[in-house]
Amino acid sequence: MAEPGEFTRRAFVNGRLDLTQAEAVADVIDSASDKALNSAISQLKGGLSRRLNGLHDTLLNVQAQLEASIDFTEDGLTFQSREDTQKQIQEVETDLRKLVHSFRQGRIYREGMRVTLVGKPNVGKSSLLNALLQEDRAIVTAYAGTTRDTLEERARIKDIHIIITDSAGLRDNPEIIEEEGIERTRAALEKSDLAVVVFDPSEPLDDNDKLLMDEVGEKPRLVVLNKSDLPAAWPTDQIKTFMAGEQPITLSAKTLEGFDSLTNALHQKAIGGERVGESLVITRERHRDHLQQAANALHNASETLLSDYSEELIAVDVTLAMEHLGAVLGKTFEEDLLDKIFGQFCIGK
Ligand SMILES: Nc1nc2c(ncn2[C@@H]2O[C@H](COP(=O)(O)OP(=O)(O)OP(=O)(O)O)[C@@H](O)[C@H]2O)c(=O)[nH]1
Ligand SMILES: [Mg+2]
Repeated sequence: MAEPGEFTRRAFVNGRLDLTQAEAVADVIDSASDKALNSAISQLKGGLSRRLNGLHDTLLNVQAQLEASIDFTEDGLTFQSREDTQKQIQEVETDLRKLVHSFRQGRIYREGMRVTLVGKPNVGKSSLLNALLQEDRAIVTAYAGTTRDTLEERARIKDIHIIITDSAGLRDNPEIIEEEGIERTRAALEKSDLAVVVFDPSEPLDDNDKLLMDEVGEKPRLVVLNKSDLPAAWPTDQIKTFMAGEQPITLSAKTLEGFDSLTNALHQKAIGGERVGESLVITRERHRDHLQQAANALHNASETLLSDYSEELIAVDVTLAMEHLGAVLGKTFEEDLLDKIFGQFCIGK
């Protein structure tokens, strides 16, 4: 009987695929959306490998230069200047940081975007969840404090999956059960990629709306003004003093007027604008961690170059960076890691 991922593992061990390509086989099988599938296929075809191998080669060159100047320093030979070496190292570091940065996008393609609906009690968060799911999933009542626990559901907007959490309304002086709910809201917010911050313009703004802004902090957000079917109790552009630079989306969870603007905005946030959508993204935490460490090592190498330390010291960091790139590509690996990666495959494959 074949083990999980056995055939892909053999292909890797025999050098037919590198590790990023082997991982992409699993990603193609698991892909839950077109975006995820496309990025997995591009990785399988060697998109990420080529990019990383290119960077690895540049570092190998740098390393050769450094070694040469260590060995032949007495012979009056001239090598690449420290400035040029530093420039090369910095370019690789910049490229790596871009890849590290793309992980947010890659994870959204692979796993979906985590969205938390937040707002003070009764603004219509649960109604919005139901509208997004197109079913009456969450309990909706006119009583403020209806939702006590967080509720997580999956929905799909075009080619993107979103994982939506409805949460307990945030307010000062809640009842005890509600307080526990608010803690969970905070935890959900912390984990999410995006906060959908909901206001109800048909009721006066109060301290709880302000409190909300502190809770959301620096999190990426969409601002929603719900209940547009009711007369507004305050001028809605006042919201801009709360949230600098945000263009609020006005809609009604009841009549669904303006609702398309919300789904479009969610989709835009998920694909991160077309520009990011087109380029190479990394989708695994394993890759992110190694690339981050490689970039950090190169950062140290640049710093060392700026001061007058010897080439040997710089070479140590450049080697470390190459090792991390090699680990992503599977140039060096441990059996445990392979067990972990291939264990996630289905039987055979
Ligand atoms: N007129 C109108 N009423 C709405 C709209 N959205 C929600 N409501 C009503 O507002 C009340 C509260 O809605 P919920 O969705 O339960 O609000 P919530 O934010 O989840 O409230 P909590 O769970 O208590 O925090 C209910 O009576 C809804 O029917 C809307 O767009 N228009
Ligand atoms: Mg609710």
